Amino acid sequence: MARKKIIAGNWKMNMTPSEAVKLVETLKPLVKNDEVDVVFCVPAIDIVPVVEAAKGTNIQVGAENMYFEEKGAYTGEISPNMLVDAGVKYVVLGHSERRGYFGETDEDINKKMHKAFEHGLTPIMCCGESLEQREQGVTMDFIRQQVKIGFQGLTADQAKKAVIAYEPIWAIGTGKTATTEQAQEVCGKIRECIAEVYDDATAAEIRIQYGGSVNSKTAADLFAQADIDGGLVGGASLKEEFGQIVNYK
Ligand code: G2H
Repeated sequence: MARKKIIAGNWKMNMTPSEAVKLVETLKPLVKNDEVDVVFCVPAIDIVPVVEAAKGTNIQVGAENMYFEEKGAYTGEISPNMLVDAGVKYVVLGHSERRGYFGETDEDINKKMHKAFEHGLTPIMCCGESLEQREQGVTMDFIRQQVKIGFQGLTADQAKKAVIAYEPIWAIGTGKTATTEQAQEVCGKIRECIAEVYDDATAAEIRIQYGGSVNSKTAADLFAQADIDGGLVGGASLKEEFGQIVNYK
């Protein structure tokens, strides 16, 4: 069975609620494409207005993070229930900015993965190496660890539904996209890692995105690769260009 592509915008800390609604209105007609799952991952405060503005369109809404507890004294955090009740379908977990600036560990991300599935949310789990790690030749050692710990304890049925975003840290927001070959090589090896941990059927079903300075010029080549099932797009998801990325063919 062919895997459906998934192209997700990651707005990061951009767009006030009123700007967010305007952006959805602008992008609505541009991101129509039934062959692709189109997801807008938006800041927590934008979720409710974006869900409302996206009603009746093919746009699905995602969060950029969530906490792994159900409720309680966790000032500033967002629970899985809050996301589900607001109409969220996807949640980005373990983005390198969360790992780097906010100290998220693979173990935290694993707890969040479990919670996401418990609540019917689809996690988009990010992984990726730094430039130093690439130069030291430990890219796959590092990514395998992120994937194995992130997925620990999840069943094959859950793993099949998850999305992994491979985002080399050196390519994030820098304008340096990994070459198509570099991106395919790592995404292929991530799929092999899933086959080792689970089985071939799970590896064949899980969707693996590439992320890191994806734009309308690089999308078609990247998404044509055997193991790249779409993209997690930062900067370019805030512009009309996102429409071209979604309609990359
Ligand atoms: C990588 C990506 C989206 P950008 O973080 O997650 O951002 O496309 O701006 O590099």
